[in-house]
Amino acid sequence: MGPGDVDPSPRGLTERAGGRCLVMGVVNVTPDSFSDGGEWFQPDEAVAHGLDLLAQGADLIDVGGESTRPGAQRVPVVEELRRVLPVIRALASAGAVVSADTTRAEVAEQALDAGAALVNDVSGGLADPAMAGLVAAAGVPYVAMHWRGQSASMDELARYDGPGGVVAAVRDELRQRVDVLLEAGIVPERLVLDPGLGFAKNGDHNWSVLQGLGEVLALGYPVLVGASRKRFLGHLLAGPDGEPGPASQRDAATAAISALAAAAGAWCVRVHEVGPTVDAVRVAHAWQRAGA
Ligand code: PMM
Repeated sequence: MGPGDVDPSPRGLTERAGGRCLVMGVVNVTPDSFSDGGEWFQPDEAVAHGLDLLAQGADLIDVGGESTRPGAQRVPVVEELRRVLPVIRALASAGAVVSADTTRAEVAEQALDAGAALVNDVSGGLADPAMAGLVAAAGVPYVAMHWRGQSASMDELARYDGPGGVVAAVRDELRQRVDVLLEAGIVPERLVLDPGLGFAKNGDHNWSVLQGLGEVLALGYPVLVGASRKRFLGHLLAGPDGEPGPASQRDAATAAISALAAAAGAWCVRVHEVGPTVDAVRVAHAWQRAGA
């Protein structure tokens, strides 16, 4: 059992939330994330922010110490550890279900020791060959995202020329990851998949993936959707001058996606501003239950 005797398995968390789509609040302990870089860079500010997101109704808090925005350079492992460990420790001891947003097995291991209950790996195990074995041995839930390469090169990797386009490619590449992850000993009940909006995907790709979410859900695993404040929403919300709307003004659109993703069957949505998304997933849940 995890902190505060919460069952952090995907199914356990869903039951704890009364069956609705979960809300994961983001705490980026980074100076350079695309939408909130630097805002919560000091550990005490990051912890206070995480507690605020919990108070707004977050079911999980995702703590990351390395920006994954397109073009971002890697952070040394010691710096990533320095950023996230005190924040994870404090939030876990305050009773939060914390996920560690990292692609490194070493960071994941120390994050779990510090009280994280699950690992959120945007590379789905591709960035660090030791990750799958570590997660399997620890027996913790694992979010495996669709990924084609490090942030520095991911825009060049946004090519989907095969039959079925981006949706079929994301589904098939995720299925290949599932095979490898299960082979490494991760049990199916602890695996969550994520189509990786914005990671080696342009705006059109993102909309196609959202529209085709059923294909990813059909793989048979809980699905996490991370659309919050991403660039494609800025383009959608561009003013008459064509300038993308700023990240800070993308939260209403994010909440709309949360409602639609929940209605489509997402297990969890990962967002920066938690309150409106909690309302959105509640709306989706009530809407669906009325028809049940
Ligand atoms: N996006 C970001 C970071 N981590 N994790 C998952 N599982 N899915 C995502 O879409 C995702 C993620 C990038 O966004 P941020 O810089 O706001 O954290």
